[in-house]
Amino acid sequence: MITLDSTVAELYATAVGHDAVKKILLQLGLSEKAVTNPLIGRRRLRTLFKLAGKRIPASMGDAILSLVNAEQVNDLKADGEQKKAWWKEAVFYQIYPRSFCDSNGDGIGDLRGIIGRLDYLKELGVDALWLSPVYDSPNDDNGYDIRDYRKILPEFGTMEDFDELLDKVHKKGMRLIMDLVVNHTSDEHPWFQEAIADPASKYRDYYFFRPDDGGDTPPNNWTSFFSGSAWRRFPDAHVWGLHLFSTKQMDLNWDNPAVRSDVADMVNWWLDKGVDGFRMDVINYISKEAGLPDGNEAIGSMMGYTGVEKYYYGPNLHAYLHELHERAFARHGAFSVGETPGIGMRMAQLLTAQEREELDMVFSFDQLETPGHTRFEDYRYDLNYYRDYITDWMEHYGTSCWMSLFYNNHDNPRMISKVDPDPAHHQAIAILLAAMQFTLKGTPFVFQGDEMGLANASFQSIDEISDVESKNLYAELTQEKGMSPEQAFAVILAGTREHARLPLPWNSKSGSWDPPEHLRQKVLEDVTKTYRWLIGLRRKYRNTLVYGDFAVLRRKKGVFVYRRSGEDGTIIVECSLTEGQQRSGFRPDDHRLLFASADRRLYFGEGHVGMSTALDPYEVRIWMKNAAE
Ligand code: TEU
Ligand code: CA
Repeated sequence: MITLDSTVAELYATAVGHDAVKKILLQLGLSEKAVTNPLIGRRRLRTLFKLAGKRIPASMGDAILSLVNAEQVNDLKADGEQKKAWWKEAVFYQIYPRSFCDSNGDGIGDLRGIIGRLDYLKELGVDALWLSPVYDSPNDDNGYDIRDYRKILPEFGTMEDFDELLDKVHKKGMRLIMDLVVNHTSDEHPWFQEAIADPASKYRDYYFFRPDDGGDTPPNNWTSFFSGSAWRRFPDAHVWGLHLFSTKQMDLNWDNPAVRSDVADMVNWWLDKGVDGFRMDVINYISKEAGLPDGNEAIGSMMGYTGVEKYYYGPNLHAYLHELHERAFARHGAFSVGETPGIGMRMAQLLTAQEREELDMVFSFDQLETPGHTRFEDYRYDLNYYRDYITDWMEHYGTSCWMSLFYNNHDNPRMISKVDPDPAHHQAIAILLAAMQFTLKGTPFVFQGDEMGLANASFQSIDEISDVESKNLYAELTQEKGMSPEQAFAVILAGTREHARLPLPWNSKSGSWDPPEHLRQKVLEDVTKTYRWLIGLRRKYRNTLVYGDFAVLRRKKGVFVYRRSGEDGTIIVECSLTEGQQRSGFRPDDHRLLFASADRRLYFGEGHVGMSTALDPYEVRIWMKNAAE
């Protein structure tokens, strides 16, 4: 039991304490040394809160301590046997169906468009596809608001098209996972429709309703991720309903066993069809603290959302995940990757260690912003931070856990633009990121367009942006925060999810997508070529690159050199993380150079070449010594 009389070190030794403290340090832009320093470690929490002042009030400490003490397991070793699995070897590719490929010229990507690109994906070397939602939906949040879990959205095609896609994917030796969005449904889902229409309906308890006494104050202070209160008023029914996301995405009450059974049935229905697993949307939000108590205001203002600590690691999260694993995933040997915003490494271990039978992997997001920054800020991402972040996970995540490796998805601006807005560097950065993604230890998730070197788009006005998150934020900034339209648009431009959702420029000169000049994204052919080569390398030397050991050889400002070693031999990767030139000084003489990405000159080699002693901006070199040599 951790109390205010415990020390900082004692708190940091617990799983939740460790991750919560780290999260706070990240928000404040501070390094871990701020707590690992023994002088601070010996301090009592009570004293620390006194010193920290308003930013970290004691009430915040209480909120964190109750989370910390709710987790009983603080000694998980996660050091079990490292088992082989197809999903550890696979390269995944995320498809955002609306903007992947349009087959019938209506401007909306569709299932037949995906079928038409399977050869391309196969040649790229992709092993498994993750489809963002294709279910029936009113599209308030582009399909993450589901109206019918067992039906395909007509814009995307029919169930026959889906079956054909699945069949062709399997015939090509690939796999397919779907998106499981079960923290919430659309308000147009029949469950919700019945729930709101009839207080006596059995669906009433599928959601979170609170009586509306006519006052203006919502039932608690939780805020939505898409601006404003997390409560929507339903005047005819005289109730408030909870929605953590848009006003049309109503949160399901997982404490109701009937909800959990219906979800498990639906998951089994798709697994019976043959899909190979699921990516599980905000799956760590499914268990809310009983009674839905107010969130801590200090945590709310630090994180940007009030109430998160009441549901991002809720009391029954592990139990519900384990139950779903037993009822559905385990029976089919299906794969799961949970989208888990806010979860750090120690909590991720508790969610993914194989012996716990909950999830196979998670997407944790702390690598996406440099400490002290948020997505809606215009700043330059620091790859030195990525190096330290990834090294920490490589060294401490544990042999019975397995990590996902990604830089992009449909919720974020393109990483290469964040690292360096100068297009002259985009090819080098795209290749550097790919080289790390395919040679670090974990499962790579390529987001559509990564392999084309796509960068952010130069949207010129809010009218070009349709995403609900951006639109709501823009309204909040202009109407409540007193920003001018120009200031607000600059914020949106930095962080909007729309950058990642533009139709892929398969052939920008023709077809249904004929963007205005300023939204035309450039395809970098050499990036695609390099993706193919790197994915091939990962496959060829999978005993080393997938299952082998990881060790850092050199780590200093702008430099990251690491070694993978295993049954196929050793592979050394040398990265220049900045736009300045770096002295290489690195000559692994007994290794031969396999790859170098010196500025605009790609080298895919066999044997030695005279490499310059200086690394170009963002250059990466890969060296190898085969086991037999
Ligand atoms: O995203 C959840 C989520 O937390 C993000 O939208 C988050 O607010 C943002 O990335 C902060 O960095 C998932 C889906 O990926 C997203 O597309 C949906 O809008 C959301 O859930 C609701 O289903
Ligand atoms: Ca179409």
